Amino acid sequence: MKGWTGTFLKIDLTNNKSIIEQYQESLASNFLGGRGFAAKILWDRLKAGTDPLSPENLLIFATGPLTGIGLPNSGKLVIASKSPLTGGYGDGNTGSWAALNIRKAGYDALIIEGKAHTPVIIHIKDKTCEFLDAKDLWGKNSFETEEKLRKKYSNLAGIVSIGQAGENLVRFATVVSQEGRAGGRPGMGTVMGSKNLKALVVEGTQPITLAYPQEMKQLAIDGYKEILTKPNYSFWKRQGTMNTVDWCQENSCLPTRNFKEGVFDKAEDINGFTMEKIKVSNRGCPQCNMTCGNIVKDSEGKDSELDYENVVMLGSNIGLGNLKQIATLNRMADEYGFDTISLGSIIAFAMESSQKGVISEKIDWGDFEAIKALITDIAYKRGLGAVLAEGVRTAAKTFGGDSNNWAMHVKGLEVSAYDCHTAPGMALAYGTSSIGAHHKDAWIITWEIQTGKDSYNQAKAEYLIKNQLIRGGAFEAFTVCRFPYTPLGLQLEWYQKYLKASTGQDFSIERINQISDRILTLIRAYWIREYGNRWNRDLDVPPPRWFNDPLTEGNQKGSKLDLDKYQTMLSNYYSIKGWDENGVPKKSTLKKLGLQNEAIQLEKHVKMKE
Ligand code: PTT
Ligand code: SF4
Repeated sequence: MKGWTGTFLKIDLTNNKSIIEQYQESLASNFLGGRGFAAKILWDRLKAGTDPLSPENLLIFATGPLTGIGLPNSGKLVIASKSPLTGGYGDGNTGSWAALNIRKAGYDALIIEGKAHTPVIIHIKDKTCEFLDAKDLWGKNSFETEEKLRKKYSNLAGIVSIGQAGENLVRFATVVSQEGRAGGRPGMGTVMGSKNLKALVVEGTQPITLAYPQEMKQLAIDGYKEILTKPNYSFWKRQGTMNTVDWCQENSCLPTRNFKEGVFDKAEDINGFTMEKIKVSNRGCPQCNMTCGNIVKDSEGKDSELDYENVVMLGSNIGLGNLKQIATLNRMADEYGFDTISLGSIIAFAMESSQKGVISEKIDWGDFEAIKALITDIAYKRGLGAVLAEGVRTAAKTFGGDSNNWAMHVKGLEVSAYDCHTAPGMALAYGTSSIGAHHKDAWIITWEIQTGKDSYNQAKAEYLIKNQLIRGGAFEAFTVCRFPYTPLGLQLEWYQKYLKASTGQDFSIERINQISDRILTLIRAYWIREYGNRWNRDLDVPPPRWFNDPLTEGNQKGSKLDLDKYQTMLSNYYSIKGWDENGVPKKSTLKKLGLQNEAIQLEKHVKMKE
């Protein structure tokens, strides 16, 4: 096989063993890599109904045929597992030297199972895999952990670790790398903690066999140059994703005070231009020439890496309009190893619950000191923090009353940073995303606002599906960063050329789309298998707030979504996908995608249409 190593490393933490596995070529051609490998491995190897925090759960670090081969933005890694936050498929796509090193050590994926008896570090160097005592690192935050390990191993070693949030099984803990890349929103760090795995260190020294290495070298040089020619390149380097704050404010979709409003009176204080005034440098993933991590000095004079989502969810969404203070909260999140989106959402949920008298604790919007204390309580699961550590869906059940009306999640994953009172298509993107309410699979809000935000028509569902195939399917399977493609505009043809040079195979757009559809449909089947008779179409409906509580501020005052129209759009979406009225793929759809065996298995868990 060219382009893939054809090899997985299976690691058993319970018995301190590792086994090198050769996988079948058909797996690569049908599922490509990254998210495709992860979904298929979880489907095939994880028993239905497995407790995500049990030793049996699998933690997968997966790469694709474009990862780590000198191409622009190819230092990315999919981290996947059955999610302890949602109970369904979970993953994240993070930048890390670990991505390159896994490939150079000779593997396309690491599959970790079992649970170490005491805290450990896994150290992989090419064909060796050792299990090292991590007792002295347990209890340390992710920055301290990486710093200690960095001193011991080479500067180019791939290191990922968890902070206290992962150790203490906070359900939205992430896996952290390079002081600020954090991946696996739906609790991938939690799964790592449940396995007593503090960190993973990977060192690879082998070349990756490519079909056309000379062509690849030239393509990489050309690709980097092409990125530099994109018209918005220099502004991107200045602000990265932070330029989104102003756009969202102008279009009333800036999450504000628990998604109650879409505009924030202090938006200017937290936007990209304010960030530029305190910015000290750029940081990013390996092999990237458009690094988007904005490093600023926080309120304590420490470095913190800001992106749009972090700033908004820990800023306007919790009523805080001081960027340096937001940067401090963001740094705390990276150190403890929380997902900033879920963290901002659960704090906002607690604030609104406090305001409405559903809980007795007093937590005011924007109260910086109270928020800092609450974040620490969540990390150590103390008092109210213990309830919030379970995520917003479970916290709403615990708080009771009508708190579910302001619990902002889909399928248990907290909504990422786009308010959808005025954006039904983006709401559908959240409703149908393959990990719960995250924008990674589709981001159609700018298109939607330009082309007609009020419509719920079939064209919107069609556009969304196309977007999901590229973002949620193709880029997650190539396993490279999608930012050169969108928003910078590096055409898809580049990736087709990269794939040819890597694997020697032709990848037409139709072939890429079919692989993506296969992956996303298998993930859908996975959710249904795990939810069993709890599965129903309401799980694809976004939070009640967007349908019930109209905006009361800004130029879209009075806007809210229409539930009947949303349901019609959802039915259209299902019908284009070949799914039934409950969102269950039909047998014929699975068969068409080569998933006939999966159809037979799925039928044991749910009624299926022909
Ligand atoms: C991603 C999610 C995002 S999406 C952001 S900001 W974004 C938040 N970042 C967090 C953070 O930082 N620290 C923290 N403790 N929690 C955080 N949670 C949030 O996590 C990320 C970039 C970004 S920045 C985006 S959009 C793009 N996402 C990609 C993707 O999903 N696929 C892909 N092929 N390429 C992508 N490129 C971009 O990568 P998750 P990262 Mg993160 C401080 O991982 O789980 O997918 O959640 O991975 O290395 O930080 O890169 O405006
Ligand atoms: Fe990483 Fe940003 Fe570069 Fe993408 S653009 S590879 S997220 S630094």
